[in-house]
Formats: sequence, C-alpha cells, structure tokens
Amino acid sequence: MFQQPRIRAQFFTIGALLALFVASAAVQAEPVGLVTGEGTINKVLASERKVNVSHAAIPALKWPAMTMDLGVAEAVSLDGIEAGDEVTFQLRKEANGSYVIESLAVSTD
Ligand SMILES: [Cu+2]
Repeated sequence: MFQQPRIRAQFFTIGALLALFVASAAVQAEPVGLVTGEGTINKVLASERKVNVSHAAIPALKWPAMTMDLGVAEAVSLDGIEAGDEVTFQLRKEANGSYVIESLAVSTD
C-alpha cells in the first residue's frame, strides 16, 4: 500500500508514452490533407474518370517523376482538359491506398 502512488505514476508515464507513440505512428501512416502535384496530361479517359499524366516528383509522397494513370474525383470537371495541358492538381488518399485527383487546374504561367 505504501508504494501505490509511485506505481500509479509509473503507469501514467507508460500510458502517456504509449499514446504519443500511437499518435505519431498514425500521423506517419496517413498524410494529412491534400498533396499538390504538377504535370502534363497525356490522355483524358473521361468515361473512366482517369487521366494519364507525366508528373514531376512529389516529395511529400516520396514519389519520383513518373507517368501514370490517376483517378479523378466525381466533383472534378474534365471539360476542356486535353492532352498536352500542363496542370496543377491536388491528390487525396483513398481508403484503399490509391490517390485521387480532388482538384485540377491548367497552369496559366
Ligand atoms: Cu506517380
């Protein structure tokens, strides 16, 4: 009985450290918010709601520059987007781990 307060304090410390560990692991596994990328549209696959894009490196995702298909969210209009357009886009991570374009704009500069 005499030692009980001290044992409680140790449990509290271990609990706090565990909570911190779990919280930091969650942050690393799940990038917060949208990630911006830039690239050139190679093909618009409107019926599949996809675009094929050659994008620059995206350091936030540890992606090198590459050419790939990206899904496009229903809310994003593909009207007026065509092969050769230089675009800026924002990606959101889906529950299944794939990335979907949440916003898409033709670069103006
Ligand atoms: Cu890629």
